[in-house]
Amino acid sequence: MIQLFELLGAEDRRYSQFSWRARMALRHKGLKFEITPLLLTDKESIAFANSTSVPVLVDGEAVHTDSWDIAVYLETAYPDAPSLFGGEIGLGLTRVVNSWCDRAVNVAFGPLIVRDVLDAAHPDDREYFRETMEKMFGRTLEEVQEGREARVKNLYRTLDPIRTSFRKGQAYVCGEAPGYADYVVFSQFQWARIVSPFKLLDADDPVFAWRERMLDLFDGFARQTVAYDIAA
Ligand SMILES: N[C@@H](CCC(=O)N[C@@H](CS)C(=O)NCC(=O)O)C(=O)O
Repeated sequence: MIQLFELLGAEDRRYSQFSWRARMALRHKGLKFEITPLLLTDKESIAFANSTSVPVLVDGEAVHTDSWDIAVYLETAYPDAPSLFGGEIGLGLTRVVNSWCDRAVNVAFGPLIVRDVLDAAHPDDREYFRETMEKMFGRTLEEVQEGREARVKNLYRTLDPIRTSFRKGQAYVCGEAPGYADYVVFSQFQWARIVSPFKLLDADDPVFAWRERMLDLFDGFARQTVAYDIAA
């Protein structure tokens, strides 16, 4: 059985957005898997994989430690299951979406919810989380998140490329059906709804409807996890 290591937060919140990319990819491929939740500070449990971060995926002899590498591995190892990328061109384009997400979308989300992540983190991880994040931002988490109501428009603008495509009638980032690029962008929303009650989207935003479609996939797989009610 495939094993996936991910983060355990307070009240069983599974708040690692990168692990959600792997979770959705596994469901897309129709593969059965077991999840091992661990603390952010528990580096021992993933030392076997030479990793200090999750997700970590173990499939027999194969061990992968980065969400992008995991997706590429699943596509290569399970070619007869539904494709995540839709061929070589799709693979290249999805890599661009993955980088856009890591460099722009994630950066737009972070300052809106990072203080809330502290509360969603496991109590034993909070000191480490605050210390590492405040070092990265150069400010307290409270300062970073302050005034977010006025800054949510930055996220709105960042998401314009997908919003415009949805307005043109495209149901998913990948077209008529979801693929890995959808799971990458969705992972950011899933992270946000797991850690924060803050409203990110208006109900009439086409991105809101897309998020609903994503939450409905695989019998409401992503909807079922412990999260805040983000309905408008
Ligand atoms: N590039 C990696 C990033 C993974 C990552 O940053 N994971 C976070 C959790 S969402 C983590 O485990 N961080 C460990 C730490 O901060 O010590 C991927 O795509 O998988």
